[in-house]
Amino acid sequence: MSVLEQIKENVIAGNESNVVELTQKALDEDIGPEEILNDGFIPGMEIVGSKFQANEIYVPEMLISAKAMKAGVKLLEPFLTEAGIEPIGKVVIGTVKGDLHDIGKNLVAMMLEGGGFEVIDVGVDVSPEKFMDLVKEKNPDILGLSALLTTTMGEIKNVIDAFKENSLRNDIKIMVGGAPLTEDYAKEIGADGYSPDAASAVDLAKKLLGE
Ligand code: B1M
Repeated sequence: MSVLEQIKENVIAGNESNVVELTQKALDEDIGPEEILNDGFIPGMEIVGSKFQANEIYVPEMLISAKAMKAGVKLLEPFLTEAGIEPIGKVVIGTVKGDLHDIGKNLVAMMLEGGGFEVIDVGVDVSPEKFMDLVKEKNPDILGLSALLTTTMGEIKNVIDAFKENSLRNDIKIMVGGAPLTEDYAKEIGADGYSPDAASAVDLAKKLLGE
């Protein structure tokens, strides 16, 4: 079994120490961090998701897998983020109110940093009011909104509406993402852009800044 397959299996099993050890091994073997993400961690979490859906595992197991993945991803961070480069733009990013999923958002944040952006990650369960306060305070070029639940994707619209109602919408580009979202939905609610994954989020952010 390749080291990437082993990472995937250990993410599924939720074996944090093995995931960390194998991630280090993959890096030592000169496997690129994006390959480790795309062929190790993400397919592992996808299987965890299908098992959860099929009632083969429950929330605690899902959480353990997520924790194992996070610990491994931490090792990739320095490789995905290039230090000492003048940022090409500033992004405030967070997961919307009522939603605690942050793995995908964290990956997007990391990839944006790797792509040359200054990223202010404001965490999960963030209300429209808090997003507005943060934007006023930090003055970013882009606001990134993530939602993973069909029950919270409507919160993205609430944030955009709150920006409109408070005359803040024209000052900022808003990009959105997360598993239940689509390009069409993003257009419908008035976002400036949607991206299906972390890699294309970087291209989108650059496009929004006219790069
Ligand atoms: Co939850 N969960 N979860 N969960 N969870 C899902 C999302 C679910 C699809 C599982 C399932 O049923 N198969 C389901 C949602 C169903 C639905 O709404 N249609 C679900 C559910 C139901 C729930 C709970 C309600 C379960 C319960 O309590 N009964 C509960 C809700 C809690 C809450 O948020 N209020 C819950 C809880 C949890 C945990 C806490 C246990 C844990 C989260 C841990 C954490 O994030 N710290 C968890 C997990 C891990 C998952 C799954 C298994 C994995 C999500 C993930 O991290 N994927 C997930 C099933 C699945 O997706 N297979 C599931 C990997 C990640 C890399 O992908 O997040 O899609 P993703 O991010 C991608 C893209 O979407 C995109 O780029 C990322 C990287 O490529 N992207 C952006 C994301 N944000 C973006 C922003 C952008 C651009 C792109 O611009 C700003």
